[in-house]
Amino acid sequence: MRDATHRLPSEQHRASRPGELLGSHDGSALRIAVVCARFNDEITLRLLDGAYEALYRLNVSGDRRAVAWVPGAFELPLVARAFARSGKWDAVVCLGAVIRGETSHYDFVAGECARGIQDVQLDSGLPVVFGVLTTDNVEQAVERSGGRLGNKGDEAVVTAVEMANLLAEVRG
Ligand code: INI
Repeated sequence: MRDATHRLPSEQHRASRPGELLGSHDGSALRIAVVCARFNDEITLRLLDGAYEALYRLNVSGDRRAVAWVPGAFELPLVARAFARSGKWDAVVCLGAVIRGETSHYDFVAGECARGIQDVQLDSGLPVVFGVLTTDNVEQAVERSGGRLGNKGDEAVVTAVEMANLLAEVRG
């Protein structure tokens, strides 16, 4: 059985006590941009399916979302930054799959992608979510993209909505 720390964000306890702030999972007033890597697209298409499912479930309607494809995970931060700087979006979700078995430069691609995404998030002040799988093999990636361990694309959208709503509250 999974303990509380391993629950999907959408399953977590939603009640906040007086004085606590917790971003809601209502996406009906939000605009969300998604950037998806084509590399390993047998996995990233599954992540994107999960992302669409969550966008639908959290009421982010079709006219308030965009999806941009980039060649690989290394390119995610650049396009995420362009979305973040445009002023048109409340959050950006980055989707990718970096699989160790297939590359000797795994560490560079995965590391630079993570660092770049965090840089964009901190520079822009917008939630820029790391929906990138970094796994040892394809099987592990399948498990996390709609397999028995959930779908990281879905989780990334839930995180984006929660963080955008939380920041709106924190900023008053
Ligand atoms: N890009 C990925 O998204 N996943 C990978 O596993 C990967 N591998 O294996 O190399 C990968 N490489 C391409 C990289 O993201 C860039 O597109 C490329 O280096 C051009 O800048």
